[in-house]
Amino acid sequence: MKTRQTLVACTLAITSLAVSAHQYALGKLTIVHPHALATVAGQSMGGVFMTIENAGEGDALVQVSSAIVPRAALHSMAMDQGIMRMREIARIEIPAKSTVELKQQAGAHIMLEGLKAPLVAGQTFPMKLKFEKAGEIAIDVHIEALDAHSHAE
Ligand SMILES: [Cu+2]
Repeated sequence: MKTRQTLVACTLAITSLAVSAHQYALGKLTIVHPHALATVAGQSMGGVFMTIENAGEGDALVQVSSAIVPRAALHSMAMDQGIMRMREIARIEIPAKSTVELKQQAGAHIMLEGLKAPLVAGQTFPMKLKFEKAGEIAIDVHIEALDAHSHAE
């Protein structure tokens, strides 16, 4: 019985560690909690979001790719005559000593184009990010349920 309790405690500790450790360091950049929203069958586009903390000089996210789609792009979102529109952009600026949020509904995000299968909540997929100065990094993106962030909005 005692052994069993110890095992449960260890499992919990490992789980919480994995969640809090879902971030990546690349030079002075820290990529925090990269995640995508689950998609439904037939949906070919999916958004990827994250927070990028920059403790150093200015940089820029210039290229993104993932093995699960033929193409991934950088998008901005802005109001145009009362309608929120997405537009492809060449780069996302990461100013010196700043925190840039790629988030839903405003600002910039990464768009997966040509999804062959739905993104399923609870799963992960690999992505590569390329920064102009810091270089490339491979990350795992966590897929979250559609309503996971609705309370924060
Ligand atoms: Cu988009």
